[in-house]
Amino acid sequence: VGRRQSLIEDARKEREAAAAAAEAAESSEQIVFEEDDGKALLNLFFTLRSSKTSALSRTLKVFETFEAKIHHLETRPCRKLKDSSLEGLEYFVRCEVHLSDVSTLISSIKRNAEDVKTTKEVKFHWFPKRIADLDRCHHLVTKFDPDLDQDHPGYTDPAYRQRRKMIGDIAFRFRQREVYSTLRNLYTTHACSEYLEAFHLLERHCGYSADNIPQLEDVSRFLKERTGFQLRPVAGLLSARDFLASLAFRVFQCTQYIRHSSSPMHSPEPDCVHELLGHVPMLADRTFAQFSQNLGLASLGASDEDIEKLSTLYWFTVEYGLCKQNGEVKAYGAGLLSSYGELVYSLSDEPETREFDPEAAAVQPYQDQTYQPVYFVSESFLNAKEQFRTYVAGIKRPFSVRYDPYTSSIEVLDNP
Ligand code: HBI
Ligand code: FE
Repeated sequence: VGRRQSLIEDARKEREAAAAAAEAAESSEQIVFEEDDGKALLNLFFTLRSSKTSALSRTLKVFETFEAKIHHLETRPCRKLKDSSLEGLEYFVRCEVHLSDVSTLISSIKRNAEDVKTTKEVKFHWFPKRIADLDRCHHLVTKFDPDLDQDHPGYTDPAYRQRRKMIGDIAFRFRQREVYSTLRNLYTTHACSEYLEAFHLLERHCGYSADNIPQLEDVSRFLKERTGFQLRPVAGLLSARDFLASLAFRVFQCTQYIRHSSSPMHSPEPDCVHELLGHVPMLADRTFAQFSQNLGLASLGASDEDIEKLSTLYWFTVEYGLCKQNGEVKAYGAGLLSSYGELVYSLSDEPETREFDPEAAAVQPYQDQTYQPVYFVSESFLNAKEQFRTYVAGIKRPFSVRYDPYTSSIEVLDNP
C-alpha cells in the first residue's frame, strides 16, 4: 500500500507540475480542461506477427503517446498461430495510464496486434472539483433507458422514445464547451493570423461558441462569401481520390456528427469539431483556398501513385502544416488546430521540423495513430502555393484541366 500510495503521489505531482506549466503559458483565461482524470493499471495480452515488421514499433509508439508507465513487459514465442507459415510473439504488458485514455489505447493496440485481451484495475477515480468539471460527469446509467429496457413503460412508444432522444441530445451537446473552450484558449498563441481573423468572424457572425454547434448552411454561406468555398455534408471518411476531387470545385466535404462523448478530446475520424474548428477558418483565407483547390485540380484523373503523393502532401500541409509569422512558428493545419494535445506538441521543442518542400513532403511517411514525428514549416501560404505549382508541373497527365467558375465545371484540354 505504501508503494502504491507513493506512485499515486508521484503521478499527482507530475500532473500538478504539468497543469502549473500550462497555466503559466496561458494568458489570463482559466484552463477548463483539467487533465487529472484518474489512473488505471492495465494488463494487456496480445500477439504480434513477425511478418508485420512495423507492428512492434507502432505498438510501442502507442504506449509512448498515451504516456503509459510500463511496469512490466514480457514476451514468449506464440503458441496459438496454427498456420505454420505464420510466426509471432505473445506479449504481456502491465502499465499505468490515465483512466480516460484506456479505451483509446486499447483500440490503438488492436490496430496492430491480434488476440488482444485486457484487464483493468482502477488506481483512483477522478472527481469534479469545480462546477465547470460537471461537463465531464456525463455517464448515463442505462438501466431504465426507454431505448434499451424492455420493461420501460415507453419502450413500445416510438414517439415517446424519439422525444426522449431529442431531449437527451440537448443534454449531451451541453458538453461541447469543454473542447471548444480548451482549444480556444490556445489559439491566440498557437494559431496563425489568418486562422485567428476568420475564427473571430465565425464567432461574431456564424454562431461559433462554447455552447452552440453552428449550422452547416450558415458556415457554408460565410465561406462562399469569403472565398467561394462551400460545405457539403458527408457521412464519414471518403477515399482520397473522391475527397480531393471535391476540392477542385471549392467544395469541402464536411462531416456533421460529433465525436463520442466518452472521448471528447480525441476522435479517430473527422467529426464536426475537426471540420468546424480545424478546416473552416483556414478555408476563409483566399490564398489557402486557392492552394486547396489547386491540390484538388491536380488530383483529377491522376494515377494511384500520384493520388497517394497528393494526399500525403495534403496531410503535411492542410492537416498538419506549420508556418512562419513574424519570426515565430504557428499552426495552420486542421489536424493540429482541432487537437489540444498535438497543437501544443507540434510547437514544442520535441518534434523535428523541416522547411516545406513539396517533393519531400509528398513521400514522407506519416502517422495517423499518434503525433507526427516531423512537421513541415512554410514561409507563407503564397510561397507554399508557388512551390506547389512547380511540383504539379512535374506530374505527368495526358491532359490538363481548367476550372470554369462561371459554370462550376472542369474543362479538359488535350495536351498536344
Ligand atoms: N474524407 N470525409 C473526409 N474528410 C477528410 O478530411 C478526408 C477524407 N478522406 C481522405 C482525407 N481526408 C485525407 O486523408 C487525404 O487522403 C486527402
Ligand atoms: Fe481533415
